[in-house]
Amino acid sequence: MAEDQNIEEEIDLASLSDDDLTAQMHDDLYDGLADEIAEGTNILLGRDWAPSRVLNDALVEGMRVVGIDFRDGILFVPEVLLAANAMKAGMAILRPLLAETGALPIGKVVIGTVKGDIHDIGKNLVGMMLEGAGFEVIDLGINTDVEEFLGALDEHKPDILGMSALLTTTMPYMKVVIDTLLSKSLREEYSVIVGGAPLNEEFGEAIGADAYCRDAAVAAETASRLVAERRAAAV
Ligand code: B1M
Repeated sequence: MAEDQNIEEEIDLASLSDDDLTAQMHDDLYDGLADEIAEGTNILLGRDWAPSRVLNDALVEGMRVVGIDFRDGILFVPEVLLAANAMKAGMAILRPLLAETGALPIGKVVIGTVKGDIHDIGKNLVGMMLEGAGFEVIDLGINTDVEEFLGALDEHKPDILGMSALLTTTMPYMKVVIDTLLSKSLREEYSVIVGGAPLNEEFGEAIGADAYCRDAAVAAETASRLVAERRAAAV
């Protein structure tokens, strides 16, 4: 066999059409290729794609496919971690672009993934979109317990508390946090928004959140609305 037949062909991402490039990026995300995802992200931006379009069409859509195959037992945790890492490489490039507003902060948000849960891609996206909408975001990271939430609320005095959960086993912890705020007579001090794939409107209402947000864009719109309402009520 000729030696060069063994060498895998390198794909020149820059030579692909937009459609082929996004399809290739879905494959690269699936394969956990962080460098290729960073390169593809930069190429699409160089073609004047809006950062939000790169995020949604190239990255989030690719991660959706990863999620389906994870659910169906085709992909396993190590592969999904690599995919998540590749997604983060693209998000790191988009983050400053999505956050570019130049305006003074319109409000403050403390956000975290709840105790027992280490999923942070969606929460990070929400943080990025909130920054893009003009919020200062204090991100407590993953596996955040009620004491950490309370400590951050006390320290930063935000307008909004945001909680994320991706597991049906961790979403009830959001109620633990809200109930603790109630028991300490602190609930009225903050608007509470919640989100994550297994949640829905009904769950948000049942645990006493101010709003359930289905995605990062809705979270940014909802946070802006809630802050405006709080300010109007305070006048
Ligand atoms: Co996990 N995982 N995972 N996982 N993982 C899910 C969530 C799962 C649905 C996969 C599946 O079975 N199809 C499933 C949960 C099933 C369930 O509870 N019903 C699952 C499981 C079971 C697990 C483990 C238990 C697997 C195991 O160990 N056997 C384990 C749990 C670990 C733990 O947390 N204790 C686990 C581990 C992992 C990895 C570490 C490998 C990795 C996480 C890496 C990371 O985040 N750094 C991972 C991943 C990547 C996923 C999937 C594939 C993708 C999640 C994601 O990033 N989506 C996921 C399948 C899926 O959701 N399709 C899955 C992309 C992201 C942009 O979307 O996070 O939904 P999402 O965020 C959206 C909205 O939900 C919303 O806006 C975001 C952007 O638009 N949103 C908010 C989210 N938070 C919000 C907060 C808001 C507002 C909106 O306000 C504050």
